[in-house]
Amino acid sequence: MDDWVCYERMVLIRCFEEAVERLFSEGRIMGTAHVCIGQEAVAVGIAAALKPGDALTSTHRGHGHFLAVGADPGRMMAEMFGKATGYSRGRGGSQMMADTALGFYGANGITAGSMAFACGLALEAQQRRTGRVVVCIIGDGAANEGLFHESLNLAALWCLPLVVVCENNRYAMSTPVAAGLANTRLAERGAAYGIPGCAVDGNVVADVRAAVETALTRARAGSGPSLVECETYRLSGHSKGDPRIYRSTAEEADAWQREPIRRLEAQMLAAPGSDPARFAACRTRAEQAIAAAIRFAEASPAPDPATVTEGVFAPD
Ligand SMILES: Cc1ncc(C[n+]2csc(CCOP(=O)(O)OP(=O)(O)O)c2C)c(N)n1
Ligand SMILES: [Mg+2]
Repeated sequence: MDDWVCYERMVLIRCFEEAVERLFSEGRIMGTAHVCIGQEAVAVGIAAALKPGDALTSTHRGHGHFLAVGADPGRMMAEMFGKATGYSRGRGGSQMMADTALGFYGANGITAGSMAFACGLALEAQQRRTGRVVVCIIGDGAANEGLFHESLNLAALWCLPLVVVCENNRYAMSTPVAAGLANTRLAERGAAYGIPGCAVDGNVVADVRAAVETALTRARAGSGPSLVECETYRLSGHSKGDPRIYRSTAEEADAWQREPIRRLEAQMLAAPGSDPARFAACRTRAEQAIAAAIRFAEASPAPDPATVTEGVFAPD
């Protein structure tokens, strides 16, 4: 992925998330969703580092991760609308989307839940010698779950081909990192398990990519797991209807100054021969793609009630 592809993916993610917020406020979609406005560089930096065949596990805030690896915005939007054409045939919604053909093993509503799952995928890759590396994305709040520690311990012990990327977006719901982590330098937790831990500016797509590539190379060489902390900021609320009373507007305004799309745009504009009109055209294309995704979702049929027991795993 060159800078333009990264930029386009980030803008597409931003437009998708803005549309999701709008659709909720208009009462056109139900349930809930966690959007990733401000965190687009983490998703795209990881996707740029992955090789075909690698696997990615995600979080409850997974739309950007899925779009970054090439998900179809129409099928994603259809899932948001609960339609039969959605990634989970309209049964799951925002936190239940997956496409293993893209190496995307799903969003996950359980905080840190994907870590155990990712260890299992990495163990399979190791035993079958597939050369696959698994990248497991978690949040800063997830790093306080027991599963984080259990999984890192096992991954280190078994030298699994796993890269854990922590999106440190400064908050776990309304809890700021400083109120939740005894040591806010999250990457240092790698040392407890004898694995490398590094922190990067998660709003700079090239920095995320470079750090994840280093960790992937190490894993592919059989040297085991790594922890990569991406320092970013969740510009939107935690989920639909969050009034964000736990932080100041001045803090948010400051964070907007460092948001990743504008950062990449400024860097690309500084390059000789760059064409400013291309950025606006890119935004227009992304908006058109999302508008088409919404049209596809709205025109799609609801799931057939006769199929309600399909995909349900329960004993008789
Ligand atoms: C096991 C578990 N505990 C609690 C929750 C409720 N919950 C949903 S999101 C969230 C915060 C997660 O914070 P973080 O890991 O920093 O991710 P972010 O929301 O910032 O992306 C919590 C506690 C849950 N989904 N699963
Ligand atoms: Mg967080």
